[in-house]
Amino acid sequence: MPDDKRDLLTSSHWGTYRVEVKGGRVTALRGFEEDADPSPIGQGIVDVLDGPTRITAPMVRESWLEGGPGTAGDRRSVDGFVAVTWAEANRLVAEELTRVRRDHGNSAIYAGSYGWASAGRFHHAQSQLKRFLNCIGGCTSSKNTYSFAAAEVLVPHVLGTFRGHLDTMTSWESVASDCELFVAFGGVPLKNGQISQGGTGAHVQKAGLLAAHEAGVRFVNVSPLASDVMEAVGAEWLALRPNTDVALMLALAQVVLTEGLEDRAFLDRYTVGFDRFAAYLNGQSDGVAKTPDWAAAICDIPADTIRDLARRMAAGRTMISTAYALTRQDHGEQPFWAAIALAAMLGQIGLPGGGIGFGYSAMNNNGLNRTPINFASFPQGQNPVPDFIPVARVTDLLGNPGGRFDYDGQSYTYPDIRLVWWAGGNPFHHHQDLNRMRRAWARPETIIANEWCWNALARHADIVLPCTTPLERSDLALTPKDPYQVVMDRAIAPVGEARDDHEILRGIAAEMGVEEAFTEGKSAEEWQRWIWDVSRQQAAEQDVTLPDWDSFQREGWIKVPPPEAPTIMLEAFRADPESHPLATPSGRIEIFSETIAGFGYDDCPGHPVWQEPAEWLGQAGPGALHLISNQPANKLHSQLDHGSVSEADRPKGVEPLTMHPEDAAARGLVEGQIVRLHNARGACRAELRLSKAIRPGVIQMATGAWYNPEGEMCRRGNPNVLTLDKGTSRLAQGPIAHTCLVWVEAE
Ligand SMILES: Nc1nc2c(c(=O)[nH]1)N[C@H]1C(S)=C(S)[C@@H](COP(=O)(O)OP(=O)(O)OC[C@H]3O[C@@H](n4cnc5c(=O)[nH]c(N)nc54)[C@H](O)[C@@H]3O)O[C@H]1N2
Ligand SMILES: Nc1nc2c(c(=O)[nH]1)N[C@H]1C(S)=C(S)[C@@H](COP(=O)(O)OP(=O)(O)OC[C@H]3O[C@@H](n4cnc5c(=O)[nH]c(N)nc54)[C@H](O)[C@@H]3O)O[C@H]1N2
Ligand SMILES: [Mo]
Repeated sequence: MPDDKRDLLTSSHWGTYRVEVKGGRVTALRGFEEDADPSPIGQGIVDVLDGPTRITAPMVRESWLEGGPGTAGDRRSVDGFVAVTWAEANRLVAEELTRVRRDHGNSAIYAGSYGWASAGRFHHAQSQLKRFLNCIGGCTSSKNTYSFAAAEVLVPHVLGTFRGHLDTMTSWESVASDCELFVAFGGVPLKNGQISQGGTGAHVQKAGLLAAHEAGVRFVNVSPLASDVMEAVGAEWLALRPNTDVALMLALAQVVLTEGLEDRAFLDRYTVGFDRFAAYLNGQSDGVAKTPDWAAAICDIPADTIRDLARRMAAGRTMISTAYALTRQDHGEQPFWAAIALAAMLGQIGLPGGGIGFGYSAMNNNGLNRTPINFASFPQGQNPVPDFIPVARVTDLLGNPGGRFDYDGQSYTYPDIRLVWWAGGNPFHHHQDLNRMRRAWARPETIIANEWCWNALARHADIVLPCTTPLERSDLALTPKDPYQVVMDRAIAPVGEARDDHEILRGIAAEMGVEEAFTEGKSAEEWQRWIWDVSRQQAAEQDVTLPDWDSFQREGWIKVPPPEAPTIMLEAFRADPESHPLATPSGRIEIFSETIAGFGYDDCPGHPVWQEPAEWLGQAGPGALHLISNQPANKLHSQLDHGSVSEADRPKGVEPLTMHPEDAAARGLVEGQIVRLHNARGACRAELRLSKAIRPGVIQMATGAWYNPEGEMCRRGNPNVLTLDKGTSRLAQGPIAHTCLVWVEAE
């Protein structure tokens, strides 16, 4: 327990807070004193922690309880639940796991459990679930993320690693001191910089952006939304058609090439395959020169503006930033590849303040100068089941057993899933085309969810195991992505009968005779001490001294000092490419990849190309609008959607939608009206807000509203009833939420 003299602390993906407790209830979360720009998101938990949406006992769906596995099916959104004891719940889960493993094998269990869960190194829901399942023979798993799957698969072919470079992005200090022109595809959205996975100490994105502005860096916001760069920096706004960044990037590259502005010495020494790309740019390979006029017809930015921007980018120190959002669109591999190729032509990769960055302010840690420590984590063990899916292929997996899919050069088969178990993620938030998913969701015989609140995941499960939130358990916020390491105090007792995920799984492990394998005889606190002690040893190897466990608990937090010099992505490679080759086949930047070309994918050939997205404004029926369902400013995904901070922005109980006044007038719609968005996949409601800061023809509605279906329609405004469930390409099979056309009318 914390020292009496110290105020309680907690940490979350959206920040660190001091916790006020009165009469056994949490009454407020106050921003951490080290954080000059605390996020309001945290406060949203206070009212719902023990409110009516809290799950307070283990619950089993009536039809499943009566009829057994396989009987709930399409009653999953209709039937009621029955409360059971933990002993009963443990027995039901253990028996069902035993049945499925015996009759169908472990690959019939899908527990990819994709999702963000909560901060905290030990009580990380997915790690807990994976370790438990690995103790009983494993499960079908998932690869990559919803965030940037296309980049995770593509960029390693081009730059050797994606995450490695993401973790060493050129820091804001370097941008402020050396950058002249900052071209931000998808902007520098401060709303997103509130978040960092695993825990945020102090928010730095706003200060970083403002310092760069004050140092004279000019910003260009390439985005359908003006708000993607804060007004104070006075960014130029290039309001392109959504999903056409590649055409714009190709034209910028074509101007650089035709005007002889490319850095030949850089291309020769650090890259391979530029000639193949050049032949595509000037039209030798396909008969179409990628000129500014060609691009202007696609992206709807004037050719002169493109030409002028290309010259300015080549004239001084330029940073190109690509929002993660650019990967979450059809052919989402291409924008990152095209941006890397363009940056290579400018020859500034590895120099201070220049080159490329993958999404400044997509997270608080992007561009945050820090010393990444190799902290220990809770060991997950080995999963003996080889079956996996690229994470966003979940509906195909559930609905299409035995079906084939391509992924990163190989072909695989979907196993036959009988049991789904989710802990720490919400597929009814993250997946696209939810009506399609719901139909496939009816197929597995049993669905188990560990959840703390009655969101759509819990409501669509058969066995609901109520878990604690971080405020009800002790943990450590420990992540290489943030310099602050924070003790997460147990502020209140678990609400109702809620248990920690670890404790839930320990109970089931005991029922199945694998408790010792799961816990190794350690208590939760002993595991946390173990994580801290191993982390201390590993930090010492990096010459960083961490305090002992008791001092850490007493103080509540520590800060690992940042490196003295600003971080510069690919600095070592630039300084000496022979001693620091990239982990690509050539050791260099692969502007053309023989490996990818060898896969023979029509939708992802050997160099960056423009390909029309499945849906876009260049090929749209009358009245169609492009829907951007971007990340919500007032919460993280679906988390705390039911809390006070999120609800305050939704006075009519329906998610707001931003539309240009011209588009509203053309449809006879007015500010504040409840409208209906629809396409062939589904429909949802929204409250209309008008703004000239959005490109006409584009509408914006944040993702995150809890799915509340009425037939094929979501009453609360979850945009994923409208989005398209298709892979980015056969290479990465990433999700494409940002490729979506819809129609809007009065309700
Ligand atoms: N249309 C559209 N869709 C999108 C996106 C988009 O931009 N547009 N973005 C995509 C992206 S980038 C992502 S990363 C995904 C995010 O998708 P998810 O990560 O699945 O979304 P979250 O709402 O964060 O889900 C986390 C869940 O974990 C639960 N949880 C929290 N703490 C605990 C715990 O301690 N134990 C357990 N058992 N559960 C816990 C929460 O209640 C919540 O239900 O969404 C994707 N979907
Ligand atoms: N507050 C908050 N912050 C978050 C999250 C959250 O849920 N809430 N989620 C976190 C997670 S998991 C992730 S992965 C990151 C995601 O970070 P991003 O993927 O970058 O986030 P988005 O908000 O979807 O997109 C950023 C901006 O890109 C623009 N955009 C969309 N499509 C296009 C396009 O085709 N071209 C161009 N040029 N611009 C386009 C949109 O206007 C949008 O505002 O955010 C993280 N930060
Ligand atoms: Mo994400």
